[in-house]
Amino acid sequence: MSAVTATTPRWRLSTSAAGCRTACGRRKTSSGVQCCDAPQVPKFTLLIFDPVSVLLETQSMSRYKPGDCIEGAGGTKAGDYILPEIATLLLVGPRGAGKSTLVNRITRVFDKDDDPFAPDRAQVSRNSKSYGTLLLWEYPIPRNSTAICIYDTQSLSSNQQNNFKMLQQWMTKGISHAETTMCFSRDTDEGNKTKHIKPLGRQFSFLSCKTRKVNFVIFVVDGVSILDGIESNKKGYIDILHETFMYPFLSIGDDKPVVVVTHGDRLSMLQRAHVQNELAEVLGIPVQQIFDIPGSDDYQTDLAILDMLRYCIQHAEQNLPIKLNYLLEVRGRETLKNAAERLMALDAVIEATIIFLCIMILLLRFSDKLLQL
Ligand SMILES: Nc1nc2c(ncn2[C@@H]2O[C@H](COP(=O)(O)OP(=O)(O)OP(=O)(O)O)[C@@H](O)[C@H]2O)c(=O)[nH]1
Ligand SMILES: [Mg+2]
Repeated sequence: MSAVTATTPRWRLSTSAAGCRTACGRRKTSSGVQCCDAPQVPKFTLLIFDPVSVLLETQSMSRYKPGDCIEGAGGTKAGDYILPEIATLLLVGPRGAGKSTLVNRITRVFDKDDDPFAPDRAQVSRNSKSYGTLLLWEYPIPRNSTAICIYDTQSLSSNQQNNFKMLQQWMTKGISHAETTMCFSRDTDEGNKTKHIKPLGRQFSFLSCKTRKVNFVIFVVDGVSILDGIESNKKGYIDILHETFMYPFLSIGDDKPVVVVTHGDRLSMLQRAHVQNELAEVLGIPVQQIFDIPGSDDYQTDLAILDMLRYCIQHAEQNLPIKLNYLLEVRGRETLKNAAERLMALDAVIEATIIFLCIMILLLRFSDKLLQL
């Protein structure tokens, strides 16, 4: 991947550019007169995404096995951790944010290498009347993988209590393929009509799917709705995102979810940068944790997807629990070391006592001899 100066998909904006909310870059001068500057286009560094780097990264991700990203801090090895059978990533996001589309988009990156004409897997909501995704659905990534899977989920509703209950259940009890964990009312896009969905339970219980512990969360948000929220100053959408994102059960260890911004193909570069910066500020995370992944089919999107997957896997592995016998082994080693240290200290005391006693005996003998004289 070579770097030249120009415009880029993975931009980093200066604060002044991010703060500029008007399209023409209007600013107030000291005299209070508004002047219209040229649009504040930030300095971007273009990363040219060539097919070879995408191919290499795809192959590297396809070879991944749980435990491969463990760095071995403090002398630990992959075998010292409780590795998941399959690294499990959970998609969370509002209605129509593009979770199912993202599953198809991620799959396509790997299909290019394996089967370019394979059909899409996840069902995408075509209009606001459709219910959207209703069941938790497991998608191995790539299709035949036994190392990584992504769970597509039903959307968040405008009822935060229901969202929190659902998320807590997923994050604490685990998730399994073809299951709805709870039934609750869901808003339509018009906002005021509410449709009640009957409990579905384990519709496909004959599949007897394994329950998976979530290893990392991917928080999917629609860039267009965020920009609308910012520009119309209606905080509703952003507030729900913020509250949900901050929900402690969504964090794995200290790691908050990775954020994927969709619908970027419907925004200008500057708007996309603005959304990214605004999200970083609202959610209190670095921009490196936010991935701009539009529906577009190009190498830069492919690389952003691979980048995002790698981020998830690395952070998931940083938070894997350590095995009990490793802890006991370390404890045992520490206890032995402490005991040895204590013995050595005791040894010194005993030595000093023996020397003292010898001196005393010598003194006594010497004094006896003196008395006999
Ligand atoms: N232009 C554009 N459209 C997108 C993008 N992502 C999703 N969409 C469209 O947005 C609509 C909703 O997408 P879905 O993937 O079904 O959204 P979802 O989050 O799975 O929705 P629920 O299942 O209802 O929670 C569909 O019409 C998609 O084609 C994107 O990046 N760009
Ligand atoms: Mg969906």
